Amino acid sequence: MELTGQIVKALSGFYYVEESETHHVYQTRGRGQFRNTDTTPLVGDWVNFTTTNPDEGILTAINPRKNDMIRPPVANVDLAFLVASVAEPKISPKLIDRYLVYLESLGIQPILYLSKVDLLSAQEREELVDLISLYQQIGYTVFLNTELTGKAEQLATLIQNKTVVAVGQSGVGKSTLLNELLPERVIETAEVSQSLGRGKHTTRHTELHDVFGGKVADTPGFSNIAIDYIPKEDLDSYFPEMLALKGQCKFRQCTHQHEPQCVVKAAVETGHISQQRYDSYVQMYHEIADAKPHYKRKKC
Ligand SMILES: Nc1nc2c(ncn2[C@@H]2O[C@H](COP(=O)(O)OP(=O)(O)O)[C@@H](O)[C@H]2O)c(=O)[nH]1
Ligand SMILES: [Mg+2]
Ligand SMILES: [Zn+2]
Repeated sequence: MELTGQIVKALSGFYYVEESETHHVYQTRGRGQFRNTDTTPLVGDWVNFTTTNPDEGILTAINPRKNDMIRPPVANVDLAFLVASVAEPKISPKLIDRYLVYLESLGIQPILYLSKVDLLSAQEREELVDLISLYQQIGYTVFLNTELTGKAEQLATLIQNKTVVAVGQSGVGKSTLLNELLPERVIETAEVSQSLGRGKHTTRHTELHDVFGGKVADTPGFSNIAIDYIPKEDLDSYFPEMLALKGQCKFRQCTHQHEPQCVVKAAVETGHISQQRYDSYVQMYHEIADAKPHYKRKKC
């Protein structure tokens, strides 16, 4: 019988496919054909498969992807929690902007989740207000770890029917967040794994978990995000506040740096675009422009 479903786990050469109608999970193998082409099945892939018995099957086709990430290896990601710690390891706004551009370039909706707010003094929490409102004004949803209770409905609305990942540096609280969201705590956090003596890097395979009617993957941390696969002319499209002004500068190919009658620079001057975000844009623009073509890395 030919069925369709989504790969929810990949482990030891097997792909675990959740069938679309029954949600029954089949253990499948890739057909030989996949090994000879460029396409390797990824967690998140929508696939066709034939069943050989009530629990096993063989993949027959991988449907075209909306996007794919390398770290974590997940395809068709709709939404990402960008987990940013405000205490140790403290994230810089520049790095937040870099993650946001990376996610926007893949067509993934970012949700900014600030972790470790509980470790801040009252004074330091006051100082977070500017950071939070900066990203909210751009249109991003911001959650704080200290304000997660009571947000179930809002989270459910965001996550429902979506494929979701948590991204961010190692040790910021990605696994902790996913455990907060999950009905049963299945993901190992640094603390748990240390007590088991297994060291810090615990997220060994990628798996989509059922959360609020959606599918969520934990991921190992990464922070060296390549952005030089992005054409520099497209970079402003991944800053929503600049995208909103696209086409309004005097010059069609305006880089928003040296050109006269640039609406982006004007918006920075009036404060409608923040100086920090503009500086992030300029820094990334030069990084892309200066990258030697054969050194250009692929997206991570
Ligand atoms: N105080 C505090 N500790 C946190 C928070 N989130 C995570 N941690 C701790 O930070 C460490 C790393 O968390 P973990 O979820 O494993 O980080 P990951 O590497 O991003 O998955 C663990 O000891 C967690 O208990 C938070 O919001 N507040
Ligand atoms: Mg983790
Ligand atoms: Zn311009």
